[in-house]
Amino acid sequence: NPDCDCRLAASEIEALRLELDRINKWLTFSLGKRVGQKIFLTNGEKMTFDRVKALCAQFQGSMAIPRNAEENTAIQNLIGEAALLGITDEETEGQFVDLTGSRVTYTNWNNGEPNNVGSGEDCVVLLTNGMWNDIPCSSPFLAVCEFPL
Ligand code: NAG
Repeated sequence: NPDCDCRLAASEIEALRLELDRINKWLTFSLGKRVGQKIFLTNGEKMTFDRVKALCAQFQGSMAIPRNAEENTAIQNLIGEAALLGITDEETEGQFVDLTGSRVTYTNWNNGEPNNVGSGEDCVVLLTNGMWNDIPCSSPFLAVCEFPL
């Protein structure tokens, strides 16, 4: 009906907001690890860095980057195998940056890492013990994305 008043009433908007809040809570409860205003989710698949990056973006998220110990533990508790992080030193060897190119301040390198072994390791995984290791960007590891709440 083109003559209808198709705007939502304030009460309807409020009802939708509450319902979305409830659905967010179900999602967090059953699937995710929430820290502050972030939730980390995995699809359970092993993928290369480029594919994880595209996947996360497709779902309006970004690759997981733990910014502090609490976030690092949240990712550790989500995974059962090594998971890729949204951090690389592809641009300048030894300088690990996030997906916007900013140097990361929080890091949690395993003993002896990053070591850039073999033909080079410019991507980063979070191991099941929570420590980080640099790995080749062409190797598939568990996909984890982060989403703002
Ligand atoms: C290798 C790791 C390497 C690490 C080394 C430590 C991969 C692909 N390679 O297995 O990054 O520095 O162990 O001993 O995970």
